[in-house]
Amino acid sequence: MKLHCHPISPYARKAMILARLKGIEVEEIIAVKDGANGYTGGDNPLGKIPALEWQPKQFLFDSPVICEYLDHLKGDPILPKKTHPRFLNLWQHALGDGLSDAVYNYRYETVRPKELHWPEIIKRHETSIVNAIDTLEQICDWLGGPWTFGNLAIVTALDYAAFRAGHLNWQSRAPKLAKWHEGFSSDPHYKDTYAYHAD
Ligand SMILES: N[C@@H](CCC(=O)N[C@@H](CS)C(=O)NCC(=O)O)C(=O)O
Repeated sequence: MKLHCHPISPYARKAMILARLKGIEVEEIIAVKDGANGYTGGDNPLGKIPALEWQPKQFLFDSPVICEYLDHLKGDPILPKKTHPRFLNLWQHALGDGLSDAVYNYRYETVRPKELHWPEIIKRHETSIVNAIDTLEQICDWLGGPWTFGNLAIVTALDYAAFRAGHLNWQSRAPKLAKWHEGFSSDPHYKDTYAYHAD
């Protein structure tokens, strides 16, 4: 199976970590972006990553679906079956992805030429980032560790937020969360997929 991905993408990084965690061999194809056309290589119909080519030329997406698929493929699923813990994990996963969405949207508003900036919408995305961080700080005790289906999306989103929206300095806003996140820094799968090193 080919995983079209890039470790800078928090969505793709979730799948990269989960494949390692589950011991699933995927061929990671580092996708190349073609400007506003997205990731066009390999006939990926949406032009987005991650995309799992689970059959030749057949693409599975988006990242929560890929993660659920990988989780089911081998070993005991980390996504619980029982209703309450299952939906708690799915909710946390969605909150992490929502934070990544807000950072991604912020990024795409601010890479436009200055004259095309729309300050209200930039503020709106910054507000979503800050609100997601504040929520995560409040629920920090529930986030668990090491990896859960829920916190996978949160850990990757926090790194992405630090990288693309560093001016919001989420670590100083949410010290408990920062300490919790720091706990992952020695994890081999975390380290192996970490791509935000300064040049
Ligand atoms: N909801 C999607 C989001 C995927 C996404 O937006 N990926 C970005 C990379 S971080 C992308 O491929 N962007 C290219 C584009 O849309 O042109 C998922 O969870 O997989």
